Amino acid sequence: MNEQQQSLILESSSRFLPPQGVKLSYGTAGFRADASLLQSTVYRVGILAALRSLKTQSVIGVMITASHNKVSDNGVKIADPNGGMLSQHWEPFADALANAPSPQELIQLINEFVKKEGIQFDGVKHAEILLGRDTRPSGEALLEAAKEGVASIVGAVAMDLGILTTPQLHWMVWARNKGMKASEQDYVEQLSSSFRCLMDLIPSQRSKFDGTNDKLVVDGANGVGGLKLKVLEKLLNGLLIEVRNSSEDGGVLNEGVGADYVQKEKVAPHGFGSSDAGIRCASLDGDADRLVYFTVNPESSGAIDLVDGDKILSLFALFIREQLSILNEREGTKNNHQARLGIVQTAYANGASTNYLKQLGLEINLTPTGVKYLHEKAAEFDIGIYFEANGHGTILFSESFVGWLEATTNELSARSKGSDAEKAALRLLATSRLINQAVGDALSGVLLVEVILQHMGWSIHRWNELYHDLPSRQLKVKVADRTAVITTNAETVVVSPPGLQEAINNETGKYSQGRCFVRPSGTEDVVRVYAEASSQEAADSLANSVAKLVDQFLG
Ligand code: 16G
Ligand code: MG
Repeated sequence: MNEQQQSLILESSSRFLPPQGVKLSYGTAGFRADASLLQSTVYRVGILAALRSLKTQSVIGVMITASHNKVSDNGVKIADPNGGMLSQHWEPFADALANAPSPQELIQLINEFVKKEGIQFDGVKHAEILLGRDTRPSGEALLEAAKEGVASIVGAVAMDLGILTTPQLHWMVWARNKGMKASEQDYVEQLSSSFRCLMDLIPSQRSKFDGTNDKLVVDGANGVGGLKLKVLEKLLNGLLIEVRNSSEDGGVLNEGVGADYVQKEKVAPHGFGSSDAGIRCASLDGDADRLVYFTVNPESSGAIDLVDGDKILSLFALFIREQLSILNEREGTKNNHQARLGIVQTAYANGASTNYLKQLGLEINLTPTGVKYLHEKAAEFDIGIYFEANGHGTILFSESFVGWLEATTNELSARSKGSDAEKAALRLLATSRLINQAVGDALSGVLLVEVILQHMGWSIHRWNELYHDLPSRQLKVKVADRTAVITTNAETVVVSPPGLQEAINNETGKYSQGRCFVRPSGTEDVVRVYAEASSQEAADSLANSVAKLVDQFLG
């Protein structure tokens, strides 16, 4: 770093001193904390993003959000050149940068890191950063801090894109680096046109569902998702969406609303009641990267039938598998190719979903919790579908497979226009454009679920009957140091503290169909317990006993 660069960082970083006595960590999905603590962190993430852009010579994204956390929290995370999460290799640097106590130590850290990574500040290479934020009131000031961080690196330019969903920002980074048009308008056009294309390809003999089911009601978590869904909805022919709990409705973000609340508590969000019984409902989280469906139970107030991420995954898998098998039956096309379809879940998916997918003959892969792990695994397939039960997920299509699909579609259109095989290929292509290729996206997820239900001629009840969830219970245990729990095998086995896994096995063995795992949370200071068994009472009891074990071993 030359003198000018050093003094630029020194000057601006002295206006963003880190709070005393707080240690921040990049975590599963970026830095998160009470918003009042984050000015310096976000400023420094601005610097980090500029360095990442210089290093990769690509556009990088910075998203300011704390997702489903409470409104007074905020957070910041980086979107890498492929639109995915920051390379794990850079996470330790992110931690060190956020926690450097003084401007001098910050400069020293950056100096060492840029030397190690061979990053050059020659004024010729430029860096470009896209900045977005969710609807949190603290977002505007934090975005200004990120801008200052970017501006403190010579040759780096920040583009403020204002209020976006997290997946929109990731998509824009992905699209920009592919040389595609990448504005919010382009996102909206790509999603709506591929949705309409899929609607046009619905087989005519499939029956539409009845009137009461035609409307979809979406809970927007009082956040950004509802706002953006309203924009999209205008361009969707044949789909009626009513948005409730949108940010402009005045409710508190994530309070008694949103996908996290609905999935964990298994109750209807605020604004939904018995008059909605039987209607197809969906819930987004605060930054619209999670999606779950539900119906309100007419008999008991607030109770719902939850259709979670595992079931969305199953619906997507069925649809993709159907199109692939139609394509495989075609005759006489060149370049025959059996697509490799891979399913990716975590061990914390409901066991009934895994059994169901296995029964379909699909290849199931387990990874640790966190989008970055699932995404990485799914990218190994021609088509990789990943979901967490909490509603995070998407379908990835490899570039080579999309190229093959395009060639095959052209060939089929020329030779057998209107054939089933051509339609199946067109459906897969449209799906690859509709479903976000950068990260799980509740808005593109909703559109794909909706069009698949229409394609199948299914109500939400029919979909929910694909399999029945095994009774399960999730608990969290407060411990002094959650990092004392170390797991392996996709978080299914505890290796430390010694003896804990044997004790869990011993307990689990007492229950019919018992499964139980523990793992340290990536976002909270707790250890999570997940238990399944043949009845709800048994699952509760297994979870409670294992929570006690965790307490004993770590207390
Ligand atoms: C974050 C992750 C999510 C994961 C959750 C687990 C991303 C974008 N988000 O929200 O995938 O399910 O953390 O949190 O990676 P936990 O470890 O506290 O249960
Ligand atoms: Mg989220």
